[in-house]
Amino acid sequence: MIGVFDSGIGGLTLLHEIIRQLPNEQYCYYADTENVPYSTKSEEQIKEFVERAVNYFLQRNVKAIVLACNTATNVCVEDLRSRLNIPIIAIQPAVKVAVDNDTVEFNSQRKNILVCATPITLRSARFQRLVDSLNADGIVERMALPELVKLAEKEEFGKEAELYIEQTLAQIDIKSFGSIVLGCTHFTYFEPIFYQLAPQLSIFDGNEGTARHLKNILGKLNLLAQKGEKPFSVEYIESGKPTKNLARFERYIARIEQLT
Ligand code: DGN
Repeated sequence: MIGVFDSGIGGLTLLHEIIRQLPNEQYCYYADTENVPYSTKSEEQIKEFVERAVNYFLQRNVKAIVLACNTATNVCVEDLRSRLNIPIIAIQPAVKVAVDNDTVEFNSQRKNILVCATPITLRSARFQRLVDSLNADGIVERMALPELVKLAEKEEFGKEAELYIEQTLAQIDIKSFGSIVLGCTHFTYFEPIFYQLAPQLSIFDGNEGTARHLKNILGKLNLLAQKGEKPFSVEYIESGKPTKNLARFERYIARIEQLT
């Protein structure tokens, strides 16, 4: 079994891509519904919440844990990797994909990259290290959109979200940008709105790359389920207990399927 963690329903966007790439695995998806959104919590609190989820996964004997939450990655991943002896795969904003895209699409002429994420992700040392490693400090513009997490949790994907994103994009000179990186798994649900408001930009999230990375790591460790063994299954857990609201998860999955 593979454990997939997010503060809420954002990580379902990554889970969906993982299932596409690894259709024979058993999954346990842990949403920390009691504590979402994490943007209003301290780093100490987030560490505690993630620790609870990790302990739950360890009791379930998972073979790998996926942090499908950029915020949790930035706060916890190094500590978890230093203590646990199973693979910890963590999503992070797809800035490298956007930088590589500049090379192809704009003939190496560097266009600005708008990174939308939670405030914790954008001010984290880990994110700064990522930007520095790509020599991209001069072209990365950070934009925190914490309201999108709350709107996604409320299944509000309409006018309110559109207005919020529109007002935020109005603060920048969009013509100087080549791409938008959605650096929070909750934001993928709003991809159609970003496209509608900025149709000339490429939009990236970290889901495809993270799923590929998980597949590579499990392959190297000989931990991949064999083809034809069993079709995939997903158990949905909310803050340590089986969900009582499976229909809600199914509605999100249906929405993700419309995106792709
Ligand atoms: N899905 C989380 C992320 O990718 O950062 C959102 C965290 C939150 O609860 N604010």
